[in-house]
Amino acid sequence: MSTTEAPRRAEGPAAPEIPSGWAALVGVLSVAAAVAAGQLVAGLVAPASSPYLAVGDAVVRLAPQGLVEFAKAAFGTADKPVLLAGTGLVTAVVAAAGGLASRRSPVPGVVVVIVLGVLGFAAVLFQPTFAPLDVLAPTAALVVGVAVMRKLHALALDAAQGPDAPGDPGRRALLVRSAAAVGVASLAGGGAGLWLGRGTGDLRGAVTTRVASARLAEPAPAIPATAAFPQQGTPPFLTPNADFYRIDTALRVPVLAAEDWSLRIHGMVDAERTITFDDLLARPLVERPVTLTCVSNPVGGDLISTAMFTGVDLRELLLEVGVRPGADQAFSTSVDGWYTGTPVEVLMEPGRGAMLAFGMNGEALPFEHGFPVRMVVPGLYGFVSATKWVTDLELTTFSAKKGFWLQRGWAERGPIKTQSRIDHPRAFAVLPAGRVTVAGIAWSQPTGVGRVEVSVDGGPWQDAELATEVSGDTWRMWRAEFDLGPGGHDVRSRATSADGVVQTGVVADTVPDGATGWPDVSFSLD
Ligand SMILES: Nc1nc2c(c(=O)[nH]1)N[C@H]1C(S)=C(S)[C@@H](COP(=O)(O)O)O[C@H]1N2
Ligand SMILES: [Mo]
Repeated sequence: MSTTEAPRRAEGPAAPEIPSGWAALVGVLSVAAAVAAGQLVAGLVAPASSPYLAVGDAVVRLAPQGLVEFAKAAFGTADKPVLLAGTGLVTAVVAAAGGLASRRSPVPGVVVVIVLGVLGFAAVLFQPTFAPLDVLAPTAALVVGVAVMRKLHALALDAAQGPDAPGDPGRRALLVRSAAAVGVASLAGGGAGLWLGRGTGDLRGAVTTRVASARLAEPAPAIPATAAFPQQGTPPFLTPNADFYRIDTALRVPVLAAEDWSLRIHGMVDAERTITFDDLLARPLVERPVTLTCVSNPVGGDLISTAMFTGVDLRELLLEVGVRPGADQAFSTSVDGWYTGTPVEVLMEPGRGAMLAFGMNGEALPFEHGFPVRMVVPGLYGFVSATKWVTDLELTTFSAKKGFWLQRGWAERGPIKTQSRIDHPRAFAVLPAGRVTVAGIAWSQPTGVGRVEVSVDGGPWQDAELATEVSGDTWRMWRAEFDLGPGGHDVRSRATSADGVVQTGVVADTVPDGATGWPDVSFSLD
């Protein structure tokens, strides 16, 4: 392939060599062109087949647990952009190294491009959502990457050949122009691919209309104004959808039309059944306020939100399908291949209120929160119950199958622990001396909160005033007033569930089954 193997040293000039800066750039541009081509074709044909994003997804799936926890702790919900940027950085470094190894022959660079391309290909191929058309985008990436590598390499080698002949348009100028063109085309193509593949709001419109006009078999009572103390610093009782905490492994939010959605209920059942969105709408519709909580929420953390969910009762549906004796786990899988197991016992508990939800605060579920249909199970942390984009429900046993987070060191069952949080004062706030209102939230789903106590500066526990209770399945706001002098102060809180379980002061980490301890806020008055 190479034509530059003339014997050196002995006679003639040394074989031309691409300067290292250009060599690295050729590597990076080739891979950038490959990534952009993959993104563009994916955007045109099948958004889920972007090789770059598929690699990111694979990193999430295969990452060691320590790294995942580190990322969540260090970057919180920014972990996705950080992960994508990190993947980009590593790719760029590998590409540059490939270019540097190709200062004479294009072969090492081409090999690096092929290896990266094959990784992208494999990532797409092994996605749980793989469909035959998905091969187009990674193929385009591979072909474009190799072609650009060979072409730019040839131009760079040419430019390194020596000074341009007078009157020659200039080999160097040609290289600069070509490199710039590849760079611009990559940015434009990649951007266009992302834009083409973006989720569309239209899919939700019709469902929002259905949610808003649904004739409810079981409407929820209106939320009383006395259910929250936002003036005192608590959140509003219902969290606006845009502010609702979000936790999932999906780098790309799955976009699935309601017409294309179905849920297959199978396994240890009397009559396997597949239900469509229309089947769901034809059932008695219920509306329930539920506070969702993440097991990764640290004491004082904000991975907790409340919404009014609209949907159907899951227990009723399971009763119709007929769960066989011995099935202790309902194993749910999302369209993007996430999976978890929920205790059947909890789902079948009369009055528990497990749902298949499609509405959230009066509109269709946002794409990020599971459009078109998700599970909602009051009283269980999300990681064992709240499957978004749910499309498969298998009745099985806990010994037969393990959920995604269970495989990564988290608990098998995830009952929510009795907890409280101090929202006001904020940590390290400086307030005027005098009367201070301490306010916050407490939760103990599905039992509800019976009491919240506050201790100031290590003093005795004192009862806080509780807001009107909405449901045992939701958080409950509280507030307490104190007269305090100038200087530093420290406040703690503890909740007690309606059936007498006191929030423990024993400090525990979030892994494996949820953090414990009393929240503690320091502030000062002047
Ligand atoms: N498909 C899917 N569903 C999922 C998850 C996920 O990663 N994928 N994460 C779960 C976790 S850990 C939590 S806490 C809740 C969060 O739901 P939210 O993002 O709507 O707040 O979703 C659950 N459902
Ligand atoms: Mo979670």
